[in-house]
Amino acid sequence: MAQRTLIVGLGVTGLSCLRHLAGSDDLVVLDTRTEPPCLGQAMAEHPDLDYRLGADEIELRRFDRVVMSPGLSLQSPLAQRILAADRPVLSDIDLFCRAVDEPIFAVTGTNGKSTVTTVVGHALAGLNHRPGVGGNLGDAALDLIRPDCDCYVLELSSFQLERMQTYPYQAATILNISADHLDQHRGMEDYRRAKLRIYRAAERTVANRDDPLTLPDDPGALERLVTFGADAPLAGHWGIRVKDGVRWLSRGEEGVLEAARLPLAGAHNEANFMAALALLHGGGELGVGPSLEALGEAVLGYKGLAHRCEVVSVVGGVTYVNDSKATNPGATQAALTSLSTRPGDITLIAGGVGKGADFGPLGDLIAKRVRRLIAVGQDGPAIAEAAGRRTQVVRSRCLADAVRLAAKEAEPGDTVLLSPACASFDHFRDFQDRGETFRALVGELTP
Ligand code: UMA
Ligand code: ADP
Repeated sequence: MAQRTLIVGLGVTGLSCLRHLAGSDDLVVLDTRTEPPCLGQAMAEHPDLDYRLGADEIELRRFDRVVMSPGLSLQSPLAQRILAADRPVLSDIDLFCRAVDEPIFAVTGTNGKSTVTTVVGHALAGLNHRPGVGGNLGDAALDLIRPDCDCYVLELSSFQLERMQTYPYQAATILNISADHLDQHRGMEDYRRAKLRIYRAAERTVANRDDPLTLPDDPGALERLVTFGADAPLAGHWGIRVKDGVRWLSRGEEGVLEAARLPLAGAHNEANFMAALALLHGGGELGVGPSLEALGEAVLGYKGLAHRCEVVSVVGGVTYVNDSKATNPGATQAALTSLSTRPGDITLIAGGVGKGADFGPLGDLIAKRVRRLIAVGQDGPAIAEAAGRRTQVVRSRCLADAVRLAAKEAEPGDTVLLSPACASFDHFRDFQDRGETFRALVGELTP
């Protein structure tokens, strides 16, 4: 008899689960929203399913299992009721890992997930593999499954990790951990615990030795550990070595790739590329064990993703940078550290939904590196307060005013950086919408 499965959430994830299970399971789809984003598509593909919309109650005993979207907070009343019912609760990633036999590379961290996931995918393709690349970065994992894929690279969020089983990934990494999503997790330790689940059964674990929070805490995962960091590495680990004044991304003693050849700037991107190399190197089931030189070449040619420290244009000698994907203070700190070649040349536009973050350390960096802070959105004032009286602060009603103001005051040679340190949901649909709005506003400027 078909399993009776309840799918909770009809966003991108719910739709992918529905497509995956429609042929085998007896499905009911529930969403607390009356018009969830993927309803139209789901109805077009599967008009006869039982859709329960605008509902947060359902008789759970009639189901054999529940598949719950990562979008639904575990603290929500509906999730609490589901967890209290004596039914297996799965995530889309559980369904995915059960459905594929190919090796999986798994990437999490507060920042850099999408970059590292796509660098690994780019390198695998360059090494003549056929990777499926996605997950939290946009294309739901189940939608990636294709018969011609010989491996997968998944970006996993803390919300996906906290509600799934553990799997023997070929290699798994936590890139870094800093404050994010603290409005949904019960504090930093809860957030970190969710992320650490990625290591449990992984064949190789890759951690950032400059960020001890990323180190595995169970002995098994420690045995399989490879680290990356900004200092010179011990044998078998990744780091930066300086030889004759040239910085090399190195494994142990061996220089693999000159840092200056990396397609993305900044120390955080050196870390991202070392993490990608560490994930890829070491053979395993996939046999990705080409020479280190070939591996180094394979990560080059990567183009970078939109909305991550992306130079939009130079108008009147002023460079406009779109870093809309900086949705937490750690990402904005990385942008300020990598962009600021001379203090005082940056106008920073920041603010939005702060998700419970502490802006103290970011405020200190703003005071050192930013000439003018334009604070926008719901939590712009909190960032302004953290910067204190040490930087010129202007409050702005909206992004359009902020861009106009920044352009009016900036001088040739300056940089105007949109790096909000916050989510976008107060004024925009998502970070792409915010970044595209910024790009359009910059496009309207005249020198
Ligand atoms: N929601 C309801 N009622 C429900 C279900 C959801 O109100 O019954 C709300 C939730 O509060 C949530 C929103 O709807 O905020 C979106 O939830 P969803 O289940 O519709 O989400 P999906 O469209 O399936 O998107 C999810 C990820 N979203 C979240 O984790 C919030 C997407 O990551 C991911 O790309 C997609 O699955 C495919 O894997 C987005 C994200 O912002 C980009 N992720 C966070 C981040 O990167 O910081 C974790
Ligand atoms: P994620 O998928 O984790 O959000 P992205 O690669 O999309 O990561 O980058 C998100 C933001 O974080 C961008 O602003 C980017 O410049 C910044 N960033 C990328 N890598 C790092 C890193 N290793 N440390 C800190 N910030 C980073």
